[in-house]
Amino acid sequence: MEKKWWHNSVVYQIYPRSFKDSNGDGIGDLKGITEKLNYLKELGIDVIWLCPVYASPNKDNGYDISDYYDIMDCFGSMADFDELLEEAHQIGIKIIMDLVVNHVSDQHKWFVESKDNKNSPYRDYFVWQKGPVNDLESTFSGSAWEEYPEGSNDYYLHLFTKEQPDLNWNSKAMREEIYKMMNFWLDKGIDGFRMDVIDLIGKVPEKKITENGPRMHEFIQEMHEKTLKGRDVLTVGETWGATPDIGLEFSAEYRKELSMIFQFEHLSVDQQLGKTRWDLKDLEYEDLTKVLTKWQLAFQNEGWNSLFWDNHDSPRIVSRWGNDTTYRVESGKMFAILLHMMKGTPYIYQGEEIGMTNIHVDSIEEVDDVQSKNLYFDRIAKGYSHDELMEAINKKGRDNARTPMQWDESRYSGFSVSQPWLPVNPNYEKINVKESVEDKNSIFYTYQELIKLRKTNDLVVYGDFEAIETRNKAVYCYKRNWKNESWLVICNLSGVAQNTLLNEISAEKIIMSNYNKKEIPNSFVKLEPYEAMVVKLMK
Ligand code: TEU
Ligand code: CA
Repeated sequence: MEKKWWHNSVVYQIYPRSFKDSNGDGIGDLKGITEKLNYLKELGIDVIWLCPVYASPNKDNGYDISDYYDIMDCFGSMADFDELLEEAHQIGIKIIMDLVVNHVSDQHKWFVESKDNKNSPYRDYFVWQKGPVNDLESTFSGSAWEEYPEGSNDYYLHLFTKEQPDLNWNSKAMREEIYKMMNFWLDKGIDGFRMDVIDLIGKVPEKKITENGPRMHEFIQEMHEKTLKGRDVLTVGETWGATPDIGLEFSAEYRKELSMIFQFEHLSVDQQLGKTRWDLKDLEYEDLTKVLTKWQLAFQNEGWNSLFWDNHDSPRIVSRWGNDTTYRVESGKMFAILLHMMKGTPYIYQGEEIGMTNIHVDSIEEVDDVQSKNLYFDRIAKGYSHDELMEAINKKGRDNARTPMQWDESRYSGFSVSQPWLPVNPNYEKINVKESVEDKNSIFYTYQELIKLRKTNDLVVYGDFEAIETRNKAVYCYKRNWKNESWLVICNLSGVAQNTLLNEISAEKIIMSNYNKKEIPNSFVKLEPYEAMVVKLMK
């Protein structure tokens, strides 16, 4: 496999609205990110993935773009962006932008023209159909079709909110506009793209095909040819519908598509609403671990994995499958070790490195996220109970990850000097960056160490992955083998002590332990709650 810079990189995801507010309006902004670059440098990350900062009416917090060539007012200006990019580059941090091209905002000039003028060249940029339309549903509840104007029997497609009309990728003119825009940003010097719901662009709505449509790979290859080719960039496609085979098609080098994808199979094991199996123990652990193993083995020789637990759409991992009270630190470190020792490019979502937790809400009025709100009102009308919907929102709602970054113990957690757009998690006085950096035993230093290990050991980057049988479902264990070196990773996924018997382990030394263990384990391993260990094996 040809070496790439993004093979040994660690990416840090920033949700700008909640990262750092520099001007006291309660909303995070670009200057705020520039102010905090040194913190990211100290953590050791190589790349920032910046969630959308383009002009947007914010029906879906920037995932509804009204102008791809402009910066959202509340985030700052293009000059602020250029300054951020330059300062980041100066200290060796790259920046990838969010590319949202499955849909635009209904305020985008293309859609404004398209909706009011059937003869406009922009009409074909969107997916218009005569009624009656089929029962295709929006990811954000309700029909994916909206009639416009009312009574006209003309409908446009929106796989997300009705203010996010879907682009028609069958339009060559539309595709050329997208490539032009991508080249504008690439020419500016950005280091790649995270591609929002990119596996939807081949949709065939009349056949109710959304993910993995027939022309999807054709479009991605064309995009590669017209924008990415010859540029040494990182591209990661968000693909909820990917299987390992599809992942290979996207990421194998000879395909000339993307560097890697985000697959979601591991985060979908507790998916359905109404299912009460939220906890990992109720999922019997192997629901998760067999998925992790499957994706590791799939890209052993070709293709590349991305590794992540958290993002702006998902609950916080310590709250979701760890323990965010008694064992917050231990479970936070265990999930970090489990993930960062695997093969692929790890992504850290802001606040994950200090073990930020989910937030609790009692009523729908406290919720900001459009997905949670639409779901609530849609399901209440269908007879679901308030309690069960609030439970689902507290467990899986997107606000959990979107509360302001907790920088210190001051009012509004050092995020802002005034009331933030979304409340700060009340635990900020205990859980914050300042406290984490002062405490040598914090989760922060586990992440820092994991990043260092990746930088200094090819084994972590390129070593083969080998799953190891533990005879105990709560214990996940794998080996990484590189040249004549092997490391063993042992993780207790549960909140109770576990024993496990491992074949033929003769360890040479402990590389990492979230319990600061010094004693080298033998084949009979006793593990504390959420204990994780990395050991180097004897040759
Ligand atoms: O997410 C894609 C997506 O399908 C999610 O909405 C997902 O179903 C849900 O969040 C899981 O809880 C991407 C972006 O990451 C998301 O923030 C956007 O809202 C969405 O696309 C539309 O652009
Ligand atoms: Ca601000």
